[in-house]
Amino acid sequence: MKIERAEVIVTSPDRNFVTLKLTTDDGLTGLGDATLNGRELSVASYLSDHVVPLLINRDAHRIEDTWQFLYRSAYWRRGPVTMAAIAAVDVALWDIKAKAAGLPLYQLLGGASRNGILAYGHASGPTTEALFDSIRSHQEQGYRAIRVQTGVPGLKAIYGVAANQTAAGNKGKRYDYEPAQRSGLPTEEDWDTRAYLRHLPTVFEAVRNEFGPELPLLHDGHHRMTPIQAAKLGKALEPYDLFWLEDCTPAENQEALRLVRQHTTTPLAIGEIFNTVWDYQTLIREQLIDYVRSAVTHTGGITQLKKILEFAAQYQIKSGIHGPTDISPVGMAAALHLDLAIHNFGIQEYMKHGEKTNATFKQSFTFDDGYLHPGEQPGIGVELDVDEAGKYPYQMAYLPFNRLADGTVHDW
Ligand code: EZ4
Ligand code: CO
Repeated sequence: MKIERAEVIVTSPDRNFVTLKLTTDDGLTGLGDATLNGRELSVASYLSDHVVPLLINRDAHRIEDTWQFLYRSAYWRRGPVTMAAIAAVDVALWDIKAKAAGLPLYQLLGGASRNGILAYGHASGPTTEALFDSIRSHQEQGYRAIRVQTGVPGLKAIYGVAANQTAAGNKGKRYDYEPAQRSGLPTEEDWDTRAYLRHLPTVFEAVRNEFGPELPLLHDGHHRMTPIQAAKLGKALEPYDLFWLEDCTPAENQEALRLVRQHTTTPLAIGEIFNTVWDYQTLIREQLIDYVRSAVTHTGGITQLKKILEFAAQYQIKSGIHGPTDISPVGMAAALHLDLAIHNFGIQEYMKHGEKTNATFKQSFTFDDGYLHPGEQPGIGVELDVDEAGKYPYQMAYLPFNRLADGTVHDW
């Protein structure tokens, strides 16, 4: 079975997505997600200019060999652009192999290890009252685990808080936090770690008082703290029993997590911006984290992420696969097959896509009563409607960035 055609499709139904579509000489098709938020066209170019010519006439069944060939033959290893491109090829080939076998992909990964995949949703609010409304609305949608992000007094715009929630006419409507702005240059947000550290424990105290001890609560620090600040926050949040504290430090320096770990029993999750197992080497071997946050899309696909998770499993570290709206339905479906099959599953992030996205990407996966399931369709269970995709050309979009009160650029 040979790869006969490889197309890179850039579409922007509710936001930008980059999709690789492979077609074999048997007429089977496979899809892979290559979306890198705010840098989409670099991956599209990497694929169409440099990878597509290498794929034509390759044996579509040789997934591991193709992965190793793309990783090693480029000479320039790792990095988000390269690894998103490799991920797209990898997932498209797994999609094809599973279709050729007539099985949903999770069956080829070892079969189901559970009945459903526990998902967490993003609740947020500029005020505690708005946050409570958002938590209730997520519970009504079925979510059994909730990420809590909130405004900080004195700060104007902040990561993870849906800006449109308070706009007139939006009350009661579904909203989601979407950080990439489609207009003009990157928007500037403000940041003050001390104000955040003072405020956040009071929010978690209020949420626990209102919603009780059982509801799993998560929080994303989004790379903004120093190790000692992160340690302080982890300690301050211990009474509120978090499921995890995510990205408490930037973590390019893996050893920083040793310091955090010494001070707190709050579980730690990291890795949505990581690309390979090397980014986790110290973190996993020294048991400095509890959850691996990589996305299938940004970590070289199923082939690489499965290896990272098996390495993590030896240390009782679990999965928490990244699943914001900038992971396309193709990337999300791939994650769900992996989630269902691996033993050390932890939780899956899940933000619902918009209507235009769902019309462009037909999906077999389901979300019922707080649990996701990839469905039983052969392959990964997502098909791209190219006519729909063609209606929405790429739109330039950037993630925001942070400045401190004195104008210094800070981690976003
Ligand atoms: O900011 O995916 O945990 N989720 C996150 C996301 C990231 C975006 C960046 O593209 O941190 O909201
Ligand atoms: Co995050």
